[in-house]
Amino acid sequence: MAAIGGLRRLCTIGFNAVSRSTGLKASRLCQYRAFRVNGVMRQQPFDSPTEKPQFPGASADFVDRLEFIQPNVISGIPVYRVMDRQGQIINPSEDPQIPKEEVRNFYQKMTLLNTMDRILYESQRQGRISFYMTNYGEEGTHIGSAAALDPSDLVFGQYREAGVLMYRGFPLDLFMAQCYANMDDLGKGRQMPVHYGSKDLNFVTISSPLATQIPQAAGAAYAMKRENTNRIVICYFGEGAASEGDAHAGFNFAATLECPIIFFCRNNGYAISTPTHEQYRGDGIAARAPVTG
Ligand SMILES: Cc1ncc(C[n+]2csc(CCOP(=O)(O)OP(=O)(O)O)c2C)c(N)n1
Ligand SMILES: [Mg+2]
Repeated sequence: MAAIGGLRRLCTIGFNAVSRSTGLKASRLCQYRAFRVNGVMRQQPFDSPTEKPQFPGASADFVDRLEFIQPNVISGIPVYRVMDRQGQIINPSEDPQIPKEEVRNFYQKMTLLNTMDRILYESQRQGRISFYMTNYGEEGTHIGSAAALDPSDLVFGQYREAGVLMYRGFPLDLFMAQCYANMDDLGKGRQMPVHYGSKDLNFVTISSPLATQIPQAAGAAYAMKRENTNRIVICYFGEGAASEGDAHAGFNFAATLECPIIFFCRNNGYAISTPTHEQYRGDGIAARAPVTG
C-alpha cells in the first residue's frame, strides 16, 4: 500500500511539474501520464480506451459526446417470474417443488385473510370499528414472503401485511381483539385498528407515520449483525412510503452498514389516491437498490 501511495504522490508531483514547465493547456496535459525515473521526468500517453474516470465511489465510462440520459431508452430491471398468467411453469428448473400440503396451507391462509378483510371492512363501514385497511389482491405477497423466512426473523410492516402475521400463527381472535381494542388486545387498546404487533411472533407493532419502520428496520438489522446471529429483518412498505425521507435514510444506512435486511416494496400503483406517475419518475422502487448500493 505504501508503495502505491508513493507512486500516486509521485504521479501528482510529476503532473504539476509538467504543467509548470511546459505551460501546456490542461486538456492537452490530460492525455499524458508524467512520472520520474532516476530523477528524469518522463511522459507516457494515457491508454484512453481503457481509461476510467475516478470519481470517488462511482464507476462509469468516459464518453466524448454530451447527451441527456433518457429514462425511456434504458430498459428496466427485469422481473423474475416462475409461472405465466395461465399458471404454467415457464422454466421447470426454476420450479421450487413446494409440497402440495404446503401449497394448500398457503392457499388456505390467503383465503382466510380475504374473508377476515371482508368482515372487518364491513365492521368499519357499519361504524363498529373506527378504521380498517384491507389486503385485497396482495395476499400472495404476504404469504409467499412470510413462507420464505424463518419464524425468528424480525418483521417490520407498514399496515397492509396482516397475512404475514396470519402465516406466523396470529389467531383470528387476536386480530379481532386488536381492531375492536377490547381487553384481550395485546396492545391494550392504545393503537388504531390494524396496528398489530406480537413479540412472540417477532412482528414489530405497526406505527402510523409512514416509512418510520424503514430506518428502524435498518437499525434492528445492524443490531443483529453485531450480535452475530443468523437472524435477518424484513421490512415491508408501500411505493408511496418510499418517497418519504426516512426511506432514503434507511436504505443508505442498510447499504453502508451492510445490514442483513430485505426491503420488500408492495407497489400497488397508488398512495391512497396519488398514482405512481405523480409520485416518482424512473424505473420504480427497485431501481433505488442499485442507487444506494
Ligand atoms: C408521514 C405520513 N404522511 C402521510 C400519511 C398518510 N397516509 C397514510 S397511508 C398513505 C399512502 C401510503 O401509500 P403506500 O405506501 O403506497 O401504501 P398502500 O396504502 O398503497 O399500501 C398516506 C399518505 C401518514 N400515515 N404518514
Ligand atoms: Mg401503494
